[in-house]
Formats: sequence, C-alpha cells, structure tokens
Amino acid sequence: MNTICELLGIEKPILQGGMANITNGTFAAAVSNAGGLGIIASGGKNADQIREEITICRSLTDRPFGVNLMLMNPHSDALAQLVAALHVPVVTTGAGNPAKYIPMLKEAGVKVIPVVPSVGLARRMESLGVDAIIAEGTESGGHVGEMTTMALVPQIVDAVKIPVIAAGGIASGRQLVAAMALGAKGVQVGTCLLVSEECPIHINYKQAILNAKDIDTVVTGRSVGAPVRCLRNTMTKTYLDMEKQGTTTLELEKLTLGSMRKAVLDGDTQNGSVMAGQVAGMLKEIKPLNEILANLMNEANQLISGMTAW
Ligand code: TUI
Repeated sequence: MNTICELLGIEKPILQGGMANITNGTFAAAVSNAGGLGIIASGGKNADQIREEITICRSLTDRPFGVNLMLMNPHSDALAQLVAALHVPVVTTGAGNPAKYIPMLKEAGVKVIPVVPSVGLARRMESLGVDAIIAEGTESGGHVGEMTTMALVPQIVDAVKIPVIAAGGIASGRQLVAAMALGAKGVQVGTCLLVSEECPIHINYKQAILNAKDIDTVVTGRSVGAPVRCLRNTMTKTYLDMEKQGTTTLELEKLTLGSMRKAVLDGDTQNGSVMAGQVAGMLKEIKPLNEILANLMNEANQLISGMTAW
C-alpha cells in the first residue's frame, strides 16, 4: 500500500489547504519547500491570474504543488482547463462536486483529490477514479460541512478503498496522530499556517488568531446554505443578528461583499471575514513554515514511539 508521501512525491504527509486570497504561488512554493504539499487557491481569481501564480510557484520550487479549484468560482471551467493544460501535479477541489472535471484532469495526468463533507460524496468520487479524498470536518475555517472530523474520517475510511486525508481541527502532532488513528493517511492543515512568518496576510489577521480562545469562531450563513466559519467580530455579530431576523440573502451578501479582502489585505479584523478553524485557540506564536511543519512531525513521531498497548 502506497503512502501519501509516495503518491504525491512529498516528504511530510501534510497538505496545505487552499485559502482564497491568501495562498498564492509564493506561499504554496514555501510550503512545498518545507516538505508539505503547497496549494495555490483559486477562490476569487480568473485563469490568467492563476496561470501567473503557477508560473511563480514553479520558479520558486522544483517540488510538487497543487491548485485548489473552489467550485463556487464562476471561472471554474476555465480554471480546470488551465490546470489540465499546464499539467499541475495535484488538484484539490472544494465547495462543490467536481465530477465533470475529473476525466479531463485524469487524462492530463493530474492527481485529483476532492474535499468532501460526507460519505456519499466520497463514494461517488471514488467511483469516478480520484486518487484520494480529503475528509474535512466542520472544525475547519471557511466553507464548512456539518460532520465533525472525529465522526467523518472513520466513516469515509470504511466506505472507500482510496487513501483518505483528514482536515479540520488539526494544528498539532497530537491531532495528526489522532487523524492517523481514525484511518487517515495524511492531513490537510490551514489555520496553523496562517500564523507562519511567510503567510501573506495582514499582521492584524495573524494577531486576531493568536488572541482567539477556543470558543471564538462562529458559523455564519447556515440559513442561506453557505456556512462559513470565521472569528467572531462586529461583522459576524451583525450577520448572525440579520440571519435571525430573516434578512434576505441579497442583504446578507452585501454585508460580506469584499469582506475577505478587508481582513486579509486591510487588516480590518472587525468588519472583515477572518476565516479560521476551531484550532485558532491553540495557536500562540508566529513561526517560520519550516518550524511549524517540523514541529507537527516531531510531536507526532514522539507520540507514536511513546505509545504502548495499554
Ligand atoms: O472549500 C472549502 N472551504 C472554503 S472555500 C472558501 S471561499 C468562499 N468565499 C465566499 C463564500 C464562501 C466561501 C472558504 N473556505 N472547504 C472544502 C469544502 N468543501 N468544505 C465543504 C465542501 C463541500 C461541500 C459540498 C464539498 C462538496 C460539496 O458538495 C455538495 C454537492 O454538490 O454535492
């Protein structure tokens, strides 16, 4: 049985979650150079912009990297064609069903790894010939499903034969080992990389994560079928109040228009969308990527070697 590292040609079984407006080609290359799989996010971008990020990434690393197709993006068709034409090593998908793109991507030799929030979608993806599955629990930041990582990962592991990668709620070696115990072959992390030195977000965004406690994330948008986990702030309070009052989807969309950029670029952590997972409360320091990934592996390896059979 091949490992995730063998499947993807990486050193550490750690994928970087594609984070819209954040994980550009430079950052993805830095993650790949640190031994994980860096992933360029396509949320909010068109094909020309992603072509440029791929060029930048390739100029900065000889290692494998990926592109995340955020399927709510109106440019998804063009983006899927682009990544196939450029033979990007790995494509992950999120926020939708990538079925129509899978044959084209596989034909171009791209490894395809969809993010799924349920067993049903994992089964469908396996039948379409994907290489692995990312089972993402609701602990994660951004667009979320309902199932927790703890409950979702073993159910998907039991339902499919392809490798399963766990995501949502992972920011330490303890959580990496827990994911492996649930049957995952690797992990995808996002929030813990936001507080890396290399992460190109406003310092206020990083500081907001460092200041967060365990219960400081909330999910907005459940009532309109677009659940998004962010740090609690002025924007989420207004949004949740408006949802309770049954405000129209259009009014709610107005509130979040450009809100990701407000947080990421302007550092407006009160009116912007500060997307982050529930692990935000355990992050206390800004560190270089190399150190974050090495610490995850060292803690996991020490834990495993210290384990006894009761
Ligand atoms: O995609 C994510 N997380 C994201 S995307 C994002 S960008 C954004 N921008 C504005 C509003 C909202 C989001 C921020 N965070 N994670 C992967 C993920 N995929 N989580 C859940 C899913 C998912 C949900 C439903 C995957 C497939 C799916 O399929 C439904 C169907 O069509 O069968």
